[in-house]
Amino acid sequence: MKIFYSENHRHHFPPFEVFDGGKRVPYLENPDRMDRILSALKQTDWAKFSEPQDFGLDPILAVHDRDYIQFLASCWDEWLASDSEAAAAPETHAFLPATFALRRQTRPTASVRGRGGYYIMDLSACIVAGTYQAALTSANIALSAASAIVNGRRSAFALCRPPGHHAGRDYAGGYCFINNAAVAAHWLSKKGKAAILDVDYHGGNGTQDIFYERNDVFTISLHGDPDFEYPHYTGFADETGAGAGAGFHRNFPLPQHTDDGSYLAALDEALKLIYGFDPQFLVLSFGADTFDGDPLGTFRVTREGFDEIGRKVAGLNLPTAIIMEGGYANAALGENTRTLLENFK
Ligand code: OKP
Ligand code: ZN
Repeated sequence: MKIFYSENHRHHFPPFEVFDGGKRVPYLENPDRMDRILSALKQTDWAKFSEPQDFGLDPILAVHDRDYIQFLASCWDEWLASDSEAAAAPETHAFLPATFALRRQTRPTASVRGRGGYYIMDLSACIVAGTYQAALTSANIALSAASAIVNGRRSAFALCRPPGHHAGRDYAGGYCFINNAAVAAHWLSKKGKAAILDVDYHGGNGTQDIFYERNDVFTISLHGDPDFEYPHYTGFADETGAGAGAGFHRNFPLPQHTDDGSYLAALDEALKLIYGFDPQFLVLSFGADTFDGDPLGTFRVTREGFDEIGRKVAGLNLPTAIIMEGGYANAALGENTRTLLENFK
């Protein structure tokens, strides 16, 4: 299997994030996650590593707002120019806004703070010097995997960091800046009908938003019920698309402590819906944070569970681009990811 990967992610490593309650904690979405997956895959005889190709900005701007992408590009430099403490010690700082624009007659104002609060939805999408380059490369990794399946591979793995599924057309959030899966799926949709299946523990709100009114990309997400889990405000079962996209989005909100059995039962339902849509390509947003013991999750999916998830999704027999999203139990992340991928090789 082709694995697309780049070292560029290392330049995106904010020194902290802020948890609920205002707690400043080490950035959980860290480069060690990639090292764990890399070392597990390097022990196999089937993982073939490639650098991503550069697809330019057009496929990114096809699903993202131009001013938002320009904000990601210039935010850090503008921040250093506006905050002398950050400029004096950039390594110990990260850009985070302290005000957030609700989308009610608001507009992005000129200052970096004003645009920060407009384009960022929470305190986990910290921007540092290398964020924009890392996010661009991550999107190109996803596009490279998409290109590989168009060119006849049955699967390809995009080892993306930063992840993408919380990023919407004009906002960052949940460690995500550019929606890698959405960029890949939109690009694929020009070659044939595409579906996105999101099995990350968290609801894929960005992916949902981007395709909500479209009927040419079917999107579906299984996740912790927003009634108790991040991203809190969206991902409910009655959100099924709008306008032309009515019926082309589905959510499966699941309770705390969901185990292999109930997870796989929900997955069976999701796979039937994808089968019914009859896509030519599948994009799998894969997060390993459903794992029993993930610090951000409450589910109890086991290593055997990841094997079954992989077997079932691979059973659709669709050309599949597997896009890395979350997963924070670093010690188990490599093995869980390898176990899922084994089913697609
Ligand atoms: C990203 B992905 C902690 C607040 C939540 C953001 C979580 C982002 C998850 N209580 N922080 O879907 O794995
Ligand atoms: Zn997640």
